[in-house]
Amino acid sequence: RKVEIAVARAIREKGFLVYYQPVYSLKERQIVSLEALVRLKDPELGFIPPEEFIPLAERDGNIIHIGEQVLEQCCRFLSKHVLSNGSLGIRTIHVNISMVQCLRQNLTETIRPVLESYHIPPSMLTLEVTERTAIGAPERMLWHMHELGKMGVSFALDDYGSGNANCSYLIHFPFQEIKIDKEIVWASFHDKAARIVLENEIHTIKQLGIPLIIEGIEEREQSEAMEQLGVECIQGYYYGRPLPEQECLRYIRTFQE
Ligand code: G
Ligand code: G
Ligand code: MN
Ligand code: NA
Repeated sequence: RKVEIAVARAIREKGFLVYYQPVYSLKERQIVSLEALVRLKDPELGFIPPEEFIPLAERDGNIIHIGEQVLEQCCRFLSKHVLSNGSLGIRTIHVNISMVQCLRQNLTETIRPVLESYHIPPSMLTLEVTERTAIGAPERMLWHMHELGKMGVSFALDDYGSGNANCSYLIHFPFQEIKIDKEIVWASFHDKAARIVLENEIHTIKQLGIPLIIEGIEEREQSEAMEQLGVECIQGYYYGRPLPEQECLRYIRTFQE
């Protein structure tokens, strides 16, 4: 109840915050991308975790308004701080899209005008969808991918291997990028079976020629282990936590020096 009120208020007052988490390229030794992660700070309740308010907003449809505010903030951020600064090495921004947005919206019509008004090249935008979203509405998903693909927007399969996974998604959907789920990555550090499964996932994705991102890397040894498996891109606390925009910019700059 209280969370619902907080969400309604944040929608009215444009109170959602967007944090940005770095994606690091082991090959280039620099931050090459950012994932936008929405945050809700209520004056009364303080920080409310996305795990609490996103499922709720998906149920009542408010996720559509949240999605619009997140995209708008991302574009303003890119235009004001990234593009105007010679890009800082940042080539793309990853934005999460939920099933409800896929089902209810014409994503092309909602996204195009926002990109245009901030002069953001569509090739800078990667939309992240989970396996659940992709299989939940395969035809709809393919249509969005086709329409937005024509514009130059990319799609990443998020949380790959998190349970609903099945290699057939890699065949049926033209994803430009795969993000491997944290759980299997973490398990691979102490469980032999998990390590074998992970190695095979990495091998398959590489063979298909699809860029991949490993998530959840928190320590140097973990990063090195991934590098040995031929992984090129990593997202995890070791290379940066999700940060508010000014802190993120400062972080990217210190990383460049
Ligand atoms: O950092 P983290 O706790 O932010 O994210 C928790 C979950 O919330 C993740 O699974 C992520 O995909 C989801 N999430 C974060 N930001 C957004 C957003 O802007 N839109 C949607 N639909 N999901 C998001
Ligand atoms: O959309 P997705 O479910 O992938 O959202 C990424 C989630 O993972 C966010 O909640 C983000 O804060 C979290 N995350 C990113 N890197 C790490 C990490 O290294 N460790 C942990 N515990 N969580 C992480
Ligand atoms: Mn994600
Ligand atoms: Na994920």
